[in-house]
Amino acid sequence: MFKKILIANRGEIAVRVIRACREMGIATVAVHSDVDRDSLHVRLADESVCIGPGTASESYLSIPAIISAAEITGADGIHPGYGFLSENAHFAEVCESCGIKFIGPSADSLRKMGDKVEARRIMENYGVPVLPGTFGSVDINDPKLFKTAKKIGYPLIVKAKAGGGGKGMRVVHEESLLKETIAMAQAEAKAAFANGDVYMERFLESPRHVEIQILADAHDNVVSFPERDCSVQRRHQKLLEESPSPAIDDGLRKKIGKAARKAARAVKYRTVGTIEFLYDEKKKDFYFMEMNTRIQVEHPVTEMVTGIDLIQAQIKTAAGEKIGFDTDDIQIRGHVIECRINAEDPSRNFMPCPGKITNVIMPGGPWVRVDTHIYSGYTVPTFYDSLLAKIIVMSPDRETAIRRMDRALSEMWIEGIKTTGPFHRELLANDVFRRGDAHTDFIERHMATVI
Ligand code: MV4
Repeated sequence: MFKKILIANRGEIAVRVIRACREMGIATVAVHSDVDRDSLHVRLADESVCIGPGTASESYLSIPAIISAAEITGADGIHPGYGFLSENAHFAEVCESCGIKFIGPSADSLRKMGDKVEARRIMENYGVPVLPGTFGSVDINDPKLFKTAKKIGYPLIVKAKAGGGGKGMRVVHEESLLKETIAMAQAEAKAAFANGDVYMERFLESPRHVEIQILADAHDNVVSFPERDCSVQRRHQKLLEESPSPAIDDGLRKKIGKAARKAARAVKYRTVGTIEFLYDEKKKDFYFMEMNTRIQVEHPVTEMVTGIDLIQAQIKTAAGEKIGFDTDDIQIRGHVIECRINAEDPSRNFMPCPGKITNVIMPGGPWVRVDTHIYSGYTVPTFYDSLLAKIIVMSPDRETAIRRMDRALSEMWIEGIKTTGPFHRELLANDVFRRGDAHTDFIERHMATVI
């Protein structure tokens, strides 16, 4: 087992990882930028190292700064959290070459899943369902281009090979717009990822986003967890996640779990990861979308619904331990909902609202979990994402979970900056959401009036 872990991250996830380490008897090193000197993760860790200025590229994304901090403090493992360097294959290799364990999958897994066309190809070869589409990059001058597109069928979607999370995506509704849309997607992809390669896929009009948490060890064991439904998003930013999905029954849960385990095995996956699927509710079909090769923001939803500590499991499997339980041992203990509270103003197009928090009261009481790094007097810096807190509730069923979440949000008081808290309460009151009918276009279609 690790003796000392450096957490190459900040905010609530750094706090979450430090908590897991403390419970396991592992010493922790926080790294922080200039502007994060007074952050909670710095206070909670056993040691801390300043690694640079506020700009992420000079601190949380600086491989030399982070590796130096690990060497100076004698850390034997690095936990990358999410975002920043968490899916950077080169970083994983540098860690290993310095004799420091990267707490995550292999560089090879990171590379394969980071290339979305390669991921599609691997899944197709392993029998994981994918949407009709190309298994290589699109050549705009290919004489067979229109024939290929016609075979896929319209509407189709053009996606960046290096993309993910919605950047560089364009929908094509008719043949006459195919070439110009591909050109636009290529230009966008080149600007965003320094790689203009794109691929095509059949476009699903109003799917659900359903994802499966995976845990794998170094002894060929792979387990899958009950699904999270993350359909409630705005511009690819998740606002609320829940488990189980209101749209999935036991039969489908078994099938989708099996497909997810297959996907993990296809790249010899290790530690924790998530397979994202698009779910077509009318056809009752699901399709591989992409794999997230990191711990995700919404992991507490799965922890609460199953009672399994995923961060501890991630650390244990990275250290070479066996998982010690099987997919069939995992139970759904109730219904869990998570709301992501951001420092944003919904009435101003969700504009980020950094600044000083003059007073905070967080919810509590039975079956309420709060993962946050904020406190009274904390200043939200301008440099990073706007996630302030995750409020997670569990209840025996979905309806009482919605009531419990509204109760929790009614207790929450954040003074000094605007947050998405009031918007989340409107969302919980929406009939479409309450019926369990929210698809990926829910916010645009049904919440436009309250924004
Ligand atoms: C799709 C799709 C429909 N059909 N692919 C958005 C994020 C990126 N990972 C892929 N995304 C989508 N891919 C096909 N073939 C619809 C989306 C999509 C979406 C997916 C999940 C959650 C919210 C979404 C919002 C808009 C579009």
